[in-house]
Amino acid sequence: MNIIDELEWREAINQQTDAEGLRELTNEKAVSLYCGVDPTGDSMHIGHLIPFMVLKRFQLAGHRPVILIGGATGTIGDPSGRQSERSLQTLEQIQENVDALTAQMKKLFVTEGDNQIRLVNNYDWTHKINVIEFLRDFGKNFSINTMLAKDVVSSRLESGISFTEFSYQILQSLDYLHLYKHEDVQLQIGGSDQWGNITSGLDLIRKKEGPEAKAFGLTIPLMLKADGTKFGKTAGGAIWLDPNKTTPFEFYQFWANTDDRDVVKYLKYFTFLSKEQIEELAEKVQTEPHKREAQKALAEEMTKFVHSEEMLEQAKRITAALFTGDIKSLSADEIEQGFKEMPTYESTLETKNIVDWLVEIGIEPSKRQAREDITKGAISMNGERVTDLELEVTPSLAIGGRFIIIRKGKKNYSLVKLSQ
Ligand code: 545
Repeated sequence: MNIIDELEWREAINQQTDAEGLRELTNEKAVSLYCGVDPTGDSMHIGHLIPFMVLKRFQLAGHRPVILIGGATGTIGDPSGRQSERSLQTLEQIQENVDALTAQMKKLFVTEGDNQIRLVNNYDWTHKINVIEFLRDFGKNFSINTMLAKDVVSSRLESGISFTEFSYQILQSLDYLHLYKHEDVQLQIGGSDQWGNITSGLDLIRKKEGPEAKAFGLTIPLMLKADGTKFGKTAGGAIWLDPNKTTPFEFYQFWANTDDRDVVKYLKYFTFLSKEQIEELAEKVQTEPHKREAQKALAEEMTKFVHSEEMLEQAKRITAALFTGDIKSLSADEIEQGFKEMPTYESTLETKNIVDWLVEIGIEPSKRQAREDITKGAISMNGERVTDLELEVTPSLAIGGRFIIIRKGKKNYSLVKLSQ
């Protein structure tokens, strides 16, 4: 299947500058293409990941991806899709973000022995341009009238936009021209918010290189959810790729909780599963939705891709232990991940009677209530029911010397941390 046909089947195309031309070009040769990311933060979330997954699809189809890190553009920040002026970050902060994003991109897309993905930083060519060159060689090719008409700028005319942010599109255009000339890049892709910047680059290429220059643009739709809420956000915030911000277990859970109405769309959009595999899973959503096989496949594929096989196994182990109550099988590290969002209490390292202890740390409101709950079998500690009102809670009960998990009733888990 041609890559464009595949993207169409996956519903991963929003707009194209020349659909026929791009289909021809991709049939003809291995095309170099690029997508950029600005170091405005130190990690991508799953929304940012989308066009880079598309880059990977191009690679799998025999094309040649380039990932651009915006060391230069990141010092300004793209005004696309924003209602107000950004405050500038320090150059040190930006450099830290460049390093973090470069590492993230390498981890995700550059597998060992695979030197097909090129990573470039636009600081390398942008910082050499001086102001006279900028205005004489490039500025002359940009019409203020056209720039004003772009969504990004026109939507800001009332609230205001600085010359700095107004000029952002020029910098991104210079990148495309540079990569066209020096890296043989003929296609730029990005989320639908990047349409204005991408077409601006194409205009520059045609002006500098002649109207016959073969260069293309393609954007990818922003993901929408069936229930109308924003994709990729949960009550706890965005789903980050950095395991220190969103643990692999939380990441796994996010995908495993996908609505039946969205799951096939996500499988097509995010995973590298084949058409046949996805169609089979789609069938199962219809015939046996309670088994949630499509959700499990989605969560597995995504956790494996973004984290690792090992982290996936860990996420599944935590999920299973929470389901069966077999807390003892978990390591302290797994408990930390699995119980991150659950109510947390602190306890000192002293031996205490269970009833006194439950009240002291705040899990039970009174000794009477604690006794009643224990007597009716509603309290479990580390997955085992507590029946003895005289039980002594000692630090040795803590998993890894750090955590005790209390369950009250069927589902109310609490994490007790032993203070160091
Ligand atoms: C810079 C120079 C270029 C080409 C592209 C750029 C970056 C582009 C941009 N992209 C977005 C971005 O978000 C910040 C991430 C923080 C870690 O601003 N001007 O950098 C997003 N992008 C991915 C998708 C996007 C876009 O990285 O394109 O649409 C989100 O899905 O918003 O020469």
